[in-house]
Amino acid sequence: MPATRPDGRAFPADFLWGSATAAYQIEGAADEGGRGPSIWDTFSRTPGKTLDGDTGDVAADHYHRVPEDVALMQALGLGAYRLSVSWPRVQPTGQGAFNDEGLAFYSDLVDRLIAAGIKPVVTLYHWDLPQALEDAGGWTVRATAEHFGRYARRLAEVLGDRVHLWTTLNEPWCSAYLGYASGVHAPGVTDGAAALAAVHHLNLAHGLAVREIRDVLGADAPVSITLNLHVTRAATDDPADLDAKDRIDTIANEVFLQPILEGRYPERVAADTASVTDWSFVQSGDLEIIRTPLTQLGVNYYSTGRVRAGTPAVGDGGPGPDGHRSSAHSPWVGADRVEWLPQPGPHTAMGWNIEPKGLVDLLLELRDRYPALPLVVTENGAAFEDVPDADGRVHDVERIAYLHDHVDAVGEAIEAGADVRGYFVWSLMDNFEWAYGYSRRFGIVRVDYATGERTPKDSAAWYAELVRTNAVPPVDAVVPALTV
Ligand code: IFM
Repeated sequence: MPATRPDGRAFPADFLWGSATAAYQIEGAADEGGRGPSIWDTFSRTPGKTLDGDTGDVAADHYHRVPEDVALMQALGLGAYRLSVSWPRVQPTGQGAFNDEGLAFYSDLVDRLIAAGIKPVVTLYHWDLPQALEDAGGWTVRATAEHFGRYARRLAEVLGDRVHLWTTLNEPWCSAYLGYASGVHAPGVTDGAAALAAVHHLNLAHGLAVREIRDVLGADAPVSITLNLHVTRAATDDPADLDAKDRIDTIANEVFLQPILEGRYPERVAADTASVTDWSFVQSGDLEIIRTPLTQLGVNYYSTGRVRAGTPAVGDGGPGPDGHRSSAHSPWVGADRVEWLPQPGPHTAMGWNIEPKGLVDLLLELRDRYPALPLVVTENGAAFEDVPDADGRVHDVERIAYLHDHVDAVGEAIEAGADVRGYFVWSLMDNFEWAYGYSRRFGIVRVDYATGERTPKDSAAWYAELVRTNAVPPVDAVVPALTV
């Protein structure tokens, strides 16, 4: 375990403590309430695509347990809750008619949160594209971005100013590269050119959505995007290794950061990917739309990576060298000569190394590059092999240590001048971890998938203490188990 500080670093008075989830990972009710099929329904129901063939059909059954789950959040003392809207639940085919029952579900959830004193932070796209749109080309075609703009507009009309912060997309890196290059996520395509077209159309969808939300709710409407920026280190100072790191930074981070915040694509990306695509899908005026100013930038952080110039190893059957499920196809389009090195431990159950300093480095780099843009850590957390005791309680000391050290890292970055406004633990409860199905548990609340029963883990009590005191409790803080 990494060393922990004995003292509790304090946070700014208005700092927002929250937890995060995503629709497909917790809702279940896949065929209820007028919901249409999404790419994750199709993918997870295809044999071999997820561990043990798990699907999100039932998940944590949140759709039927909203009052209980909001009560849980209230018991935690959360200031905010980051949820995502299932596009096919509110617009079954992704274009045309909206589904009133789906819209009412989210409207009711938002009302309940507000009544419980919890600020709703709403993500419009956390990977569950309506299948009908995928059948028409998915993120590889421009029309999907245009449909997304119209969907965002309708949500802004329905949820309006009850939303504390809008987030257009969650981790477009995953949607583009895991969905269309390595194929370990839905829709399971393995085509580098398709992935780069998806990058651009996701960026465009983001920009169109920002404009639509502001058109409905006014110029001050709070809008963000959440990026999973990769913190990658070069193995040595050798120019070839430094170039390998630059190549990864470009394809992983800069193809989102630069268009969204600076209105251009990174200079080297065209040359790096010349054998794959000519980028002719970028049309005149697109970058203007994409760089529409944001209120905050959401940052998801879990671990770091290390690269050198070399030949990548993929297809070994275990977690991929970059921490994602292994595939014969690399997600790193244009980085054929980059080798990922194993990171020293400790590791989480995902095989991801634990390095809180990476979060400090990331937040400080963003502070330096975009000093006027407030940041929010929209996801951070860890999967471990939780073993309930005889009473069904989980004494998850490793998760507490992970959260302690990462929250402390956020405090360190704030003290060094990063304008970080909030932190959302991933996740409120155990859920469907995509290609890993239910085999990986990230929740601070345990879910018994056979009964749906929720049991707060020790980390939930620790997190509630953090929220209550607004300062980092010691890892061994004696706090009463959280009951609801
Ligand atoms: O579960 C995911 C989430 O959906 C997106 N960010 C990373 C989490 C852990 O893998």
